[in-house]
Amino acid sequence: MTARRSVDYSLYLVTDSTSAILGKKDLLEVVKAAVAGGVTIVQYRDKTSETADVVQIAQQLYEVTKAAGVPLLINDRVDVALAVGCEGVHVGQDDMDLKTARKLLGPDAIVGVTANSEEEASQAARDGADYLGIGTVYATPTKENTKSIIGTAGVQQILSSLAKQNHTVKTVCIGGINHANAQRVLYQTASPSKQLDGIAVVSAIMAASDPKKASSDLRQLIATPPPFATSASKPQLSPSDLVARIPTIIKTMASKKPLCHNMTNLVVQNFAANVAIAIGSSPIMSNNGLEAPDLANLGGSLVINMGTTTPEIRENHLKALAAYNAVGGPTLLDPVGAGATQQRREGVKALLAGGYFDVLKGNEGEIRTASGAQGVQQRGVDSGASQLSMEEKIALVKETAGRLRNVVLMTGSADVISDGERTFVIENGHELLGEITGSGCALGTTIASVMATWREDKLLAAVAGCLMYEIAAERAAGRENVKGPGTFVPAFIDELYLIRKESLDENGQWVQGAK
Ligand code: 3NM
Ligand code: MG
Repeated sequence: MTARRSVDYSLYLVTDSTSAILGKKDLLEVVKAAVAGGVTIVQYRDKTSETADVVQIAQQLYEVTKAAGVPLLINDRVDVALAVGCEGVHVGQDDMDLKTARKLLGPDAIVGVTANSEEEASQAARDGADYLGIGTVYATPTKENTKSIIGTAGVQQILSSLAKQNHTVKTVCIGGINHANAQRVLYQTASPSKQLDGIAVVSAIMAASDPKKASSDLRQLIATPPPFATSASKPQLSPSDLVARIPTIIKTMASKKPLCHNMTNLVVQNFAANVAIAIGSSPIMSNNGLEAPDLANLGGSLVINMGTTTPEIRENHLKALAAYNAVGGPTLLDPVGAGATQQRREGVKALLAGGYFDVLKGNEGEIRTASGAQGVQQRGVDSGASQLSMEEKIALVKETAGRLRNVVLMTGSADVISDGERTFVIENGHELLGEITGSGCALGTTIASVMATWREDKLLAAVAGCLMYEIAAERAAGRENVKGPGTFVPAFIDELYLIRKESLDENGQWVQGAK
């Protein structure tokens, strides 16, 4: 018997006996292969077989797991666990209660509980659960009529609340976890004070054609941070640090001429491409997700702009996002008009659930929608109000960035930018930016271009892009010949170009105009 307190929860296999998942494979063979591939704990979950069969299968499974020193738990069936003498059970909220299960199985048994909310998690932790299966993370055909889809944000919220109450209960998450998202899910669910001990999967292993390889690949993935992860330490930055460091960052971009892959809307393609060239990056405007893997390997960054969106475009966006995530290439989401239509609300939700964005950039309404799309109750933000105070904006941006573990930029007359720990308000820019089309979109292109060559501090890179852009706008608007939006656009492109030139000239004085 594995000691109850020293269980490794990192790769938790939950079985399924239906042909929809197993296909023609044999359950016992699949579990054998999975154990050989490195799963660290197994739950036998069988909702369809007769009790006699369940006991017999459980006995066979236990021989396999026992030999490998891997604990075997039985879903829901305390009687079966007792009959077999295996390590314990997993109980759902509608199954036998935890305390009764513990009483029947004794103090050495492992008892795990499903938790869908902070309340369920706290209760199970108080009642002495060994671990919690937190979910449903993502909708999954493996289990229909799941209670609610909580996403990575919901998991993180539960972990934070457990940590606040000093619960040390172990945790795994479940629902739609697979090879493509395991690293990101572990990364994005982590709260500063508590992180998951593992992931639980059904189909990622049970439905795989090679369950041993599927298991060992997953082990490998969960043992390493995702390619886009940043180091945990985030140095404090004063406004004068920013002013001192930004010229070097801009110079680096301008001298390296990174590729900036824009999947952007029809309206701004030309303008965004011209801005990219002016600042010294190399734009490629391609909405074809199939060529994204090749482009991602060239070391540039990706802008996904939802300005003109269709379901087909969304599929292309998701393909490209996966390609850039796989190599850690910087990614920026501009959820244009996110709150305007149902299609766009679904779009932003699908994109945030489908991959990792280093930067989420939008106006107040867009950031609020994107934040709400994560299914987390917004605290201190009245969703009915049309205007947030500066304090509310700062709180929302900071909270959203903490949840996504990325950088969030809310643009406006003052821009608010945060990585969850460090927050700045940028008051540069000019109102003429609001009088031309594509100024927000091309800001995304600018920031992504900078991020392609400055990866050690994503917040700093994003601030650099933002300041370069907005100082250029101020300078352009101040030109004598600029009378309005029409004359502003060419002057603005010229000023972006001039800032690039100045930064390469080593004098780097342009940033002193920063407010
Ligand atoms: N429990 P897959 S979701 C068994 O949310 C189970 O509690 C869930 O299957 C919960 O890894 C789920 O194939 C099925 O998505 C997970
Ligand atoms: Mg159950």
